[in-house]
This record gives sequence, C-alpha cells and structure tokens, in this order.
Amino acid sequence: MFKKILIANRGEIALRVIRTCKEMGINTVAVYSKADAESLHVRFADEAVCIGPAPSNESYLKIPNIIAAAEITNADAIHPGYGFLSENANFSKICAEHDIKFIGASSDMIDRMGDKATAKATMKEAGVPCVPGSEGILTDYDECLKTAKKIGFPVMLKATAGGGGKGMRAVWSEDKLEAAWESARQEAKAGFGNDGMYMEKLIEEPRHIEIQIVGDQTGKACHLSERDCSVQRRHQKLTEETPSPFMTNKLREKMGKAAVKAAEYIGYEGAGTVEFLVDKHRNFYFMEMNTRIQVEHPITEMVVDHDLIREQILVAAGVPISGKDYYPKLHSIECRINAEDPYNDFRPSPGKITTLHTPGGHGVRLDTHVYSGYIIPPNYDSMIAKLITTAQTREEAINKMKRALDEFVVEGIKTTIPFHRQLMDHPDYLAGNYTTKFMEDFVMDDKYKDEE
Ligand code: MV4
Repeated sequence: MFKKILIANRGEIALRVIRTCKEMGINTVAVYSKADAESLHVRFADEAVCIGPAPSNESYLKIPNIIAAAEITNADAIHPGYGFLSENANFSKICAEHDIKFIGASSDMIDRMGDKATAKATMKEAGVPCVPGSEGILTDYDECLKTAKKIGFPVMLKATAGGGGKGMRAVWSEDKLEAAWESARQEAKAGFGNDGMYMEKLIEEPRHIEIQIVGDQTGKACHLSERDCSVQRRHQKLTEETPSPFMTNKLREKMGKAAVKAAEYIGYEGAGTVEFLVDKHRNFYFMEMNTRIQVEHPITEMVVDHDLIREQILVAAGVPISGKDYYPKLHSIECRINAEDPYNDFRPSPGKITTLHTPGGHGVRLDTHVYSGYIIPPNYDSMIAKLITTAQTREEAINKMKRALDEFVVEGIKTTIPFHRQLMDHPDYLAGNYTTKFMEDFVMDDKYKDEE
C-alpha cells in the first residue's frame, strides 16, 4: 500500500482525497499556488509544497513542478482529482516514467478514450450500443454530405478531439450542413489543434445518464449504477441525482452490463464513468467515457455506501475488486453551489465570504473547502461547495434539499443557492420530467432572491 500520496489538485476534491487517505493511514502532500496559500487542503495535508503563482498553467497544470514536489516529498503516488491534469495522458506517462503511481488511467487509455471517434469505434467493437453515424472521421465534405443523407437529418457533427459539448454542431437540414461543417472544423482546429470530425444521428431531447464503473488490474470491472446529469447549462452540470427518475430496473441492468462490457473490453483500470444518451423510448447510446473521478461521485457513494476514492487507491495499489455490482438503496441529490449570480446570467462572483452558515443534520453532506473569511480567487472554476442530500425516497431527498438550501447562508458573494432552491419547486423537476433541454426555458424568479 502507498505510504504517501500527493494530491495534484485544490479545493473540495483535494480535501475529499485527503480525508480518505487519512482514514487509510496514508500520509498526504498538498500542492498549492500562491493564491491558495490559505486554502484548507494546505492545512489538512501532512505536508504542503507551493508549486507556483496563481495562474493554473503556472501551477496546477505545470507538470515539472508537480513531479518535483512528489520527488522532494518522496510521494509514491499522485491523485489528480478531476479537471487539471486528471485526463492528461502525458502526465500519466511522466508519472509512470518517474515510478510514481498515477491514481487514474494509463496514458494509452486516456488517449484512446480522449479521442471521441476512437472511443466510439472501440465501444462499437465491444458491442456497446452507439448512435448510428459515420464510420469514424469524415475525410471531406463530400463524405460529410453523403453520410448525412444516409442517416437522415437532423444530424450532430462532433469534433473527435472535443467532448463536453465543445466542437459540436446540430444540423437540421442539408442547406445548413456545409457552413456547420466549415465552422465546426475551424473551431476544432483552433481549440484542439485537431479538426477531425465525425457525425451521428441527432438524438432529440436526450437525457444524460452515466454509469459509474471501477476496473481492477486483473481486467475485471463492476458497475455502481447510474447518475442522471441532465440538468446542465451550457454543458455545465448544475445538479445530479441517483437513481435517475427515468430509470427502470430493466434499463439499469442493460446499461450497467453495457458499461462493464465496455470497461472490460478495453481493460480499464480505476474509477471511470461511461456516459450515455437516453432517448424518450429508453434506447441508450454510448456518448463518452471519462477516465477520472467525477465531481458528482458523492451521490453514488451515498446510495451504495461505498467510498469511491478508497476504491481508486486500492485498485491503484493492485487490490482486486470484489466483482459484484452495486445498486442504489437510497435516493441522493447533489446541488453544485457555485460563486455565480443566477440573476445575472450566472456570471462569476469571486470575493470574500463574510458570513457562512452551513447546513447539516441527518442525510445532509456538504463537500466544501470554504470557510468564513475565505477569499475565493478568480483564477479557478467557480464551484465552492457540493450540497448532497440523501433519503429513502426522491421526495424526501428533495424536501431535505429544500430545508438544507434554506439553512445555507453565504454572504459577501453571490451563489447559485437561489437557483437550486427554485429548481426544487419546479413542477417538471419535481415530477422527474426533465431532459438536457430543461435549462433552455428556465427563468429565475425574484422571489428566491437573497434579501440584501
Ligand atoms: C449528442 C446529443 C444529441 N444527439 N449526440 C453534449 C456534450 C457531449 N457529451 C455530447 N452531447 C450531446 N451529444 C447526439 N447524437 C446531445 C448532446 C447534448 C447534451 C448531452 C448531454 C448533456 C447535455 C447536453 C446538452 C446539449 C447537447
């Protein structure tokens, strides 16, 4: 087992990893930028190394500085968290070259799943349902047009180096195709240095339902059921829940089996997530595979009573998984609390938290790194806390979320608390009747505004 793990991340996920390491008797090294000198992960770790100035590309993304921190503290493993270098194949490779265990996927696996057309072709070979579309990358516009005619409009053009909605174009008719083809390729070339595009039949009003998997070093994988992440704004998840209100036991079995088949086919090691698009007829299609722990992992932990960070560390240390799958025994909802103003187009609201009162009580979990007096730096993403409520039923979990949000006092900055509170009153949300289109018509109501 590892003696010392360096956490190459910040904020709530750094704290989250430190907590499990402490419970496992593993020493921890925090790395921090000058802007995070007063951050809690620095205080809670056994050791801390400053790796550079505030900008991410001079600190949390600076591979030589992180490797140097691991060398001087003699860390035998690195946990990358999510974001930053967590899906950087070069970082995974460099860790291996320095004989430091990267608690995540191999560089080969990150490359294969990071290239979306390759990931899809691999899943198709594995027998995982995929959206009908092109056979890999489209070589030129002629092939693009021919493919669109073959699968029929509407179609979705996707950048193979994209993901998470970047470099994607929905095209509803032939007259719009060429302009979309040209602009998507330019965007992909500029954004990712790779203008490879592929095409799929457009799935209308899909749900985003993902399956948590864990694979061990023997090539065995298991699943830990689903998370419904359909409530998104501009491809940013706002809230997630498990079980999905759209799920049936039959569909869960089919999606779980497909996700395990995918993981075992590629010999996946570690915690991963297989994302699916689900249409209104409950057909599901492979969308993407994420080779990292995800922000929303706590709701799975709460309903299957399993520590996923612990799973990651055990698997990385060569411990085989039990092999059984995990099914929800409770209902759990996560609300991402961001330092953003929902009454002003969710624009960032960095600054000092002058007053903080956090919610608690039975079935309430708050994963956060902020404290009263904490200054939220403008350099990093805006999430300041994840509020998770868990109960026997969806209705109880929602009621608990309402109560917890009403208790949650954050002064000095704007947050998305009013948005979540309104969401918990929204009839379609309450009915579990929402797709990835839900946020398109959402309008904030002043009655949820924090009184100044
Ligand atoms: C799609 C789709 C409809 N049809 N593919 C968005 C980000 C990336 N994960 C893939 N995405 C989509 N792919 C086909 N063939 C609709 C989306 C999509 C979406 C998917 C999941 C969650 C939110 C979304 C928001 C807009 C579009």
